[in-house]
Amino acid sequence: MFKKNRVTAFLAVSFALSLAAAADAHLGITVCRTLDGRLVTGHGDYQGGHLHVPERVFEGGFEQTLTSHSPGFNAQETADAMPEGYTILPAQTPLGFDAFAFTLPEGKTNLGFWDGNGDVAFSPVAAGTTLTVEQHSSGLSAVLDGSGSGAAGFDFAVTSAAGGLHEHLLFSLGSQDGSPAEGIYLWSFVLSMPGMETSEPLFILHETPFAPLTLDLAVSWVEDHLDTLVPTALPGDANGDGFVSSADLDIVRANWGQTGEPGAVPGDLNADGAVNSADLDLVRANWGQGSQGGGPASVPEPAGAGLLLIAGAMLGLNRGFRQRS
Ligand SMILES: [Ca+2]
Ligand SMILES: [Ca+2]
Repeated sequence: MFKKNRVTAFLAVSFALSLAAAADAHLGITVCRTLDGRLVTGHGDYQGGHLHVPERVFEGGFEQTLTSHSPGFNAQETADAMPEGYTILPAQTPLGFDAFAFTLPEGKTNLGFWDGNGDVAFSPVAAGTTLTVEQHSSGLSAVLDGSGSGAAGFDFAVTSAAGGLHEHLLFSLGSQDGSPAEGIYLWSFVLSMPGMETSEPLFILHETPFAPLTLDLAVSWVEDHLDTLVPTALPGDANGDGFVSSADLDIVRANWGQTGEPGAVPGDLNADGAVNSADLDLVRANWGQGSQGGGPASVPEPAGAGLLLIAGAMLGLNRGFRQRS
């Protein structure tokens, strides 16, 4: 009797453990949408149930090789199992991502780092440190290097006939000297799908194998600081410092004529994939808007001086065109 109870208890425990292991293995980024068509993510088992939406912060540790297949991406196929206000993805539709530059005290970056000691304090990674996001089957990849602009991603999954998906990308950390600093790496991206409103910026934290055990602290910190990491976009604010000034004009000028993935080119303020007079107009129309250093809104330069600056900048640009032609 005693023996049988012990066997039963053992079986119960191992069953519970295997359930927990199965749930962990499949925990990842569950993608769904609001009823009015915005992509939203949550934490949940891809087979259904336990879905918490919306959630924007996810984690995936690095193996000793400084690579990770976590978190994976899932989408459920059963609309009935979705929380109220959310539904499953459309069938046979591609899902893509683009890396997003977020705002830290030092400025915008596409890859942040914290060594895990003391208070949570992310800053852009050291020069030469990169995070590569790649898909083995397609060979497509995107490289984040800590610079202040986003990076074009790629379509990485297509939903099933029932709207589901389950896909893992490979995340690899690298550095020029081959040994990136131990700690926690933070990056951000948006998800997109044809006919759907793009997701809000999402965050993933990856912890190196020998980092201090502070990942939970960092996750909470990111969740608490989403408003500062992703400030509400101010039209014309090219450097994301919350103020439209000559610094923004300089960014538009420095990238004049550049083209690329919409939203990924510095100075492409209207996110149409090109830096041109439409972006300059946004700076001009919003000159002096916002506030510096988080203080009350102020305009340090008289509007007349600002317009003179812009006029000068435009003359400079025109000269640039003549020199090139
Ligand atoms: Ca600015
Ligand atoms: Ca533009």
